[in-house]
Amino acid sequence: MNVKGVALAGVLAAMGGLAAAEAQAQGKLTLYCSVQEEWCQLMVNEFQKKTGIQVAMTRKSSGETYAQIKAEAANPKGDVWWGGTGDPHLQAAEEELTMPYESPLLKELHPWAAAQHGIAGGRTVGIYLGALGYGYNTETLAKKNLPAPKCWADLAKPEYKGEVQVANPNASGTAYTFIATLVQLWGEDKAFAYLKQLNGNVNQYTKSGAAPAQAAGRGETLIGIAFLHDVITPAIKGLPVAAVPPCEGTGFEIGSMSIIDGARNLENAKKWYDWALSAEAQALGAQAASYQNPSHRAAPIPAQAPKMDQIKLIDYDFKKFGSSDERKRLLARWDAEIKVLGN
Ligand code: S7P
Repeated sequence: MNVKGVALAGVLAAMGGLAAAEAQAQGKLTLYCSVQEEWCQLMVNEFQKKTGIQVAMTRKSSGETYAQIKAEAANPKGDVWWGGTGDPHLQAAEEELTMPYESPLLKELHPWAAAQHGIAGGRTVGIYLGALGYGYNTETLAKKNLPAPKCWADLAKPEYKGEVQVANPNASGTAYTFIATLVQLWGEDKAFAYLKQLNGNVNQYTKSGAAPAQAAGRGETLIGIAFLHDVITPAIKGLPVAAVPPCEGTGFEIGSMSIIDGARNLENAKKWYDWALSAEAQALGAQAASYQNPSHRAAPIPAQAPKMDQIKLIDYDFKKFGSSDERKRLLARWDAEIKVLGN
């Protein structure tokens, strides 16, 4: 082969290599998942079966996933962020870490899910709804002869010293929802005074938002602050835990999904997004013992799901509490005033 021939062969080989790389890229998806591991895994398995696309999934809490996407912004590694509380998804949208997408399924969703898409300029969308509350272990309560807590205010009372578990809001979307809820119920200074008092009763700040509910089920803490659907999961498995929607009223999450800006597997990301909005995919939650209210109007609401219309819900301001400035400011205040106290 002469010099020209060698060069041509090299170009062809390089083109072949490129095509192979592209073909491989078409068969993959990198998913960041922020719901419970069992549900993440079931979704991945079903999507792979349906499409043949290979999914590499990492499960992390909402705040942690947001931080990872921000850290990777110059060289994005993830394609889709599925699940997790809406506030950090909204913050990622405002910071343009995620990209706008108009799924053809948008018009099939409940208005609250489409509204989430609207306030984020199309960069995120609602996939489920869940109300915040707490669970307590009924056996421990009886053994310790303590009154059953009914309100948020009860949790800061001296009789529950060392009996309350909640997540760290920097890592956990659940715990950030808790702070934002208190601020909306009582105003910021009263909310932080309460958090200080509550700190004296907290036995551990966990990384995962659902962990305190599971720990309450196992009797490792008396009370665990969590989404009510996360309290129902151990209760349905037979553990002695009762769910409490607090008497003052409570906040809620619009669990969300976003496509990461710069996604390497964009077409596959859109395939996941459209499928994850379908009634068929949303029905999988209950099979994985996750009992949120789904966002597709035709998706069945699991019989075990908390009845949202029977819970006193606040008018949660997602625009404000999902904004980058507000979330950063509240987390910094929590670090400065609560984390420093230790527990
Ligand atoms: O368990 C399901 C769920 O409560 O987990 C998500 C949550 O953000 C992830 O946990 P973190 O609090 O640790 O971030 C919720 O969106 C979802 O309902």
